Amino acid sequence: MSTNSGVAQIFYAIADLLDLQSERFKPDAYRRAARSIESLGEDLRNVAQRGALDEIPGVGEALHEKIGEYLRDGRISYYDKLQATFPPGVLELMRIPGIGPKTTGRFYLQLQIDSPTALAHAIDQGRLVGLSGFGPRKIEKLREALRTAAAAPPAARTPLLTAWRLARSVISELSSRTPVQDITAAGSLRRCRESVGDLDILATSARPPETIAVFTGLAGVRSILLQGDTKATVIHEPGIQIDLRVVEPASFGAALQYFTGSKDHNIHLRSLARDLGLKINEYGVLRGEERVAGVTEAEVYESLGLAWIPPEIRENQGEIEAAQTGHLPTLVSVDQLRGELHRHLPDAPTAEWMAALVTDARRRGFQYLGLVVPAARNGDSLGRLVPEVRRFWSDAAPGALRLRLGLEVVLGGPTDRYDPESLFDYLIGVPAPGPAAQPPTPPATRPPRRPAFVGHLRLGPAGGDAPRESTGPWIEWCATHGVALELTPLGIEDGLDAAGARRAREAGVGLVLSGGLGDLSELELSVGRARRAWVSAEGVLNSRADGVGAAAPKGPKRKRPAPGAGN
Ligand code: DGT
Ligand code: CA
Ligand code: CA
Repeated sequence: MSTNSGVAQIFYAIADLLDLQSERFKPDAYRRAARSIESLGEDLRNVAQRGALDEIPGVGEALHEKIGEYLRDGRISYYDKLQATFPPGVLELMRIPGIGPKTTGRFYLQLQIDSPTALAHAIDQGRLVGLSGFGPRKIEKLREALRTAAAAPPAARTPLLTAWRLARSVISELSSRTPVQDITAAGSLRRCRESVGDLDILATSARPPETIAVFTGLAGVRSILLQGDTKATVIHEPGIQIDLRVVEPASFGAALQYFTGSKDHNIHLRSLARDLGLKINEYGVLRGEERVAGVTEAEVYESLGLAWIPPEIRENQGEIEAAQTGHLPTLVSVDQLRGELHRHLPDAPTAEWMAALVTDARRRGFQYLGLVVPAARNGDSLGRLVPEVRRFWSDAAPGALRLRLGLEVVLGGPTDRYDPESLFDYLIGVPAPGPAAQPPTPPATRPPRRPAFVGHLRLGPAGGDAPRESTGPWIEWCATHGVALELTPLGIEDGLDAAGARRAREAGVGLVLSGGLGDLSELELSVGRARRAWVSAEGVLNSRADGVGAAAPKGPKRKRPAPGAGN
């Protein structure tokens, strides 16, 4: 889910809750704002960076602040508070198509009906008969809506970054509030898939029921689908299912292996185990009654005669054969990164902003940090901005950390947007807006300088579920011109999926791994996504000491730039 649709969904939900409380004007104000945010052609983060939130129609000061809170914290506390005033079942009831907030409010206040199940009972017991506006046909329709909702398909998949942030906050709450020992995300999130169906969290705990109870009581839990002593399933805001399993330490490795999947990888492992006279399940690897492995994942793989396989490549796409023959690739890791190259400069950078970033980057042992002027700002008074940024930089005591300045240029856009005064260390090419944008044809490679890499290779602002259809031509263009491609933590909203990244690697195109808009820890996800494409450090520009230095990047199988291709 993009930022815009995230905020819009919460505003719609606030409107519904206000309807439940019989508020008169506020619900419409929230819906109006949600609609204009949805139809905005630009990411809210950019709008906020430009300081232009108040230009969005229907967004007054109060809502402006709530958007700011969402961008900062990923949540809106007013929404959390409103939600807490109703039992979770009431919120569920309100979401059933055809029932809506007003009717739900009446059911709850007049008949104490507080969940879909309670409504079904009330209908069966005839308690709705005589309620004004509820004739026999209307009641039959309600019964039908309840049946359909119970059989409804599961919610849509969640983009990787959203799922990761949620998992991180749930894990940190459980770690600080309950006696957990090990706790980690498994499933598709651990494999760094572009999108995640549900979150699978595994833990060991000194007191499992306590850990489960804290989990089902988390503030963002919308409803509880299942609660036992060692296992629970909830729906968490904004509509993501989370499974938590508390397992025995003796089984933690086996459970982690099993619930990380993928299913196809596990099926293949099971058949290997069978051939060895072993049985593998979520509790361990067994020979007859004897448990031969289970505490760690490494021993599970070892018991099958395999080297430990990195989770990101467990897709049954040759990794098991590679582990059998000792040909697993050495995948890029977070500690191999020497810097980040795509950190947007805010609208008005401050000394505090710069100092926090420098501290974060130095703590990571980075050698350089690339601060970037986004395409939307290009054309501003860069001549003033650049010296100011350099001044803040030296004030932030960067030590050995070097500043690199990047400029985003729209590929094929007007040439006056390219860096004529050579104020910048490197250029980042971004496709023109629109999902059908193609790489520039030869005449448009007129810019005086070639971009170091292509970024923001994603679908238009509406997001969408598929990577850019025309990734192929971009990979080819990058291979031909010696330009790298960027991978971000966004997952499915990024434009380049694992298959695309794998094709890029095979074509000798270097990758740049960028962070999200949060702190630098989000780089972990870009690294995971590169690992998923079997990429090792040599294929990553920002694992090199020079990053995007003056020299053109040298990929392992890079073609020479075509003659006359610029630069
Ligand atoms: P998702 O949630 O759709 O993004 O994908 P996963 O891979 O997280 O799938 P999920 O949540 O259904 O199950 C988590 C892992 O548990 C899965 O990757 C492998 C394991 N698993 C689940 N069901 C089965 C099954 O029926 N057979 C086997 N072998 N493994 C399973
Ligand atoms: Ca899952
Ligand atoms: Ca699951």
